[in-house]
Amino acid sequence: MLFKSAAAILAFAGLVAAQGAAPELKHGSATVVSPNKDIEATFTFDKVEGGMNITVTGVKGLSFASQVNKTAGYEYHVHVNPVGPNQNCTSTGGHLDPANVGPAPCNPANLTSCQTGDLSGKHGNLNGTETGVIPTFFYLDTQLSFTTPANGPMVGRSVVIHNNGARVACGNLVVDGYVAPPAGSATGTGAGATPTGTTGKNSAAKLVGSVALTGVVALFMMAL
Ligand SMILES: *[C@@H]1O[C@H](CO)[C@@H](O)[C@H](O)[C@H]1NC(C)=O
Ligand SMILES: *[C@@H]1O[C@H](CO)[C@@H](O)[C@H](O)[C@H]1NC(C)=O
Ligand SMILES: *[C@@H]1O[C@H](CO)[C@@H](O)[C@H](O)[C@H]1NC(C)=O
Ligand SMILES: *[C@@H]1O[C@H](CO)[C@@H](O)[C@H](O)[C@H]1NC(C)=O
Ligand SMILES: *[C@@H]1O[C@H](CO)[C@@H](O)[C@H](O)[C@H]1NC(C)=O
Ligand SMILES: [Cu+2]
Repeated sequence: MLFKSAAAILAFAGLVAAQGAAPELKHGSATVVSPNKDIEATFTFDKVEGGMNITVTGVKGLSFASQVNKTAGYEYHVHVNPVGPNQNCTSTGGHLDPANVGPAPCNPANLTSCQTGDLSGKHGNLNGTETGVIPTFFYLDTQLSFTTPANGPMVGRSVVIHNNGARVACGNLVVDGYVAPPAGSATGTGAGATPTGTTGKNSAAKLVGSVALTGVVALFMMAL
């Protein structure tokens, strides 16, 4: 009897530990492609001291030849909604703008004038090249955050590349370790915050967890 209740307590403690706090959100990425896959680029977002370290890798297809406007380059932004069916970039909605700055031009020397999601406004357009390939580069963005403000998190967002305004490529932003709040919870992440990635797996884990918890409680009561 003593052994049984000790085992039950151990099992219970283990379960509590397993159900501990959700992991901190510190890494995300978006693989951006055009519908015909001619254009590709990967944006990775790493939480660092002072903001978000954004790395742009694997860029291809951004050639001078494919530019609608030969001098404009390619604008790119974090948009509020995910990509629609059939790689529909229109479904991504507008720019991530938790501070409600609006679409006025962004002055990189005065970030108050910039929408949080306006990455090219703040850091420069992607420039076309002869081959369409752009070497890897990275920079620090001081506004983007995985967790604040309330409607600012990057979960459920997307990254869109434009040329002269036209949306030429897009991809969903996937945030590692994100756990969706319970349905109906008041702590949602705002418009367009469609849960992505590991959500299904986590709900399944929670269900298994509560079934296991019920079992352990029953065992514990039997042991008493
Ligand atoms: C940002 O990422 C790049 C590689 O993508 C890395 O070389 C650099 O050290 C990172 N910067 C910080 C501050 O972590
Ligand atoms: C092309 O882009 C440049 C730079 O953004 C702009 O000044 C120019 O007006 C654009 N031309 C057309 C035809 O849209
Ligand atoms: C793309 O999405 C937009 C907005 O969600 C919608 O109006 C449009 O019909 C869609 N286009 C296609 C080709 O499905
Ligand atoms: C920075 O931009 C904001 C918003 O557009 C504007 O109100 C403010 O006057 C600007 N500050 C400076 C120093 O230009
Ligand atoms: C693209 O060119 C513009 C103008 O020369 C420059 O300011 C910007 O930094 C360049 N973009 C990148 C990502 O290097
Ligand atoms: Cu955009």
